[in-house]
Amino acid sequence: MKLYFSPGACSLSPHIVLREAGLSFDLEQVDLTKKKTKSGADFLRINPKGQVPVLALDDGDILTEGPVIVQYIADQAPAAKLIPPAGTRERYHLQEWLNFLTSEVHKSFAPLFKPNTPDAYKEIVKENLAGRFDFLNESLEGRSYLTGETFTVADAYCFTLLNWAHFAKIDLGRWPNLKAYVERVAARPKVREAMKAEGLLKAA
Ligand SMILES: N[C@@H](CCC(=O)N[C@@H](CS)C(=O)NCC(=O)O)C(=O)O
Repeated sequence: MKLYFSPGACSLSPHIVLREAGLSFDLEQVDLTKKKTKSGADFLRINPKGQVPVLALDDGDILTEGPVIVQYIADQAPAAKLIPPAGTRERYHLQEWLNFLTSEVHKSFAPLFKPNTPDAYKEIVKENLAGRFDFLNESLEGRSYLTGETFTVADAYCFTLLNWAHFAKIDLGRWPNLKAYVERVAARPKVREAMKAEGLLKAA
């Protein structure tokens, strides 16, 4: 398998899941502005949507869309228990989280990183995100991870998105459970490995 990624982007989520699952994989960085991969390939021929993450499978198939990719990876390593088995009620609840994160949090961040977004609109976006963070903060009351005491693919995704708060100048200190959650996930050895591999943490 090969994961196409851009440092710190939403592709960090499947990158974390690959490491937590203990699977072997290759990484290839993508320049999202030039749509070129590190080895010089035209990224638009790999994913015509021009977006990371992309998981290239060994049989030549290509999977896109982060919430789908993390489910595929976790299903390849059931012993790692990163996702409840398909068909169970718990799996649907996990998918509820993935869908919430992708539609209500991930895409809400996007205008904050675009240079042409008017400042007044950025403030509205931040207010909307604050409402989502209130919900996440309440959901994490008395639990270590989104679904309880077990780290799942939803946490890999949620952590990746919350990591952007810093770059969007949003202080997570306003949401104590969220702040503690980010620190908890960041301390996981496989998460640290992924972040180091993407150049987001200095090597120890
Ligand atoms: N719907 C896609 C969105 C992926 C996405 O937004 N990727 C961003 C990085 S976080 C990207 O590649 N942006 C470059 C672009 O859209 O040109 C998913 O959930 O995987």
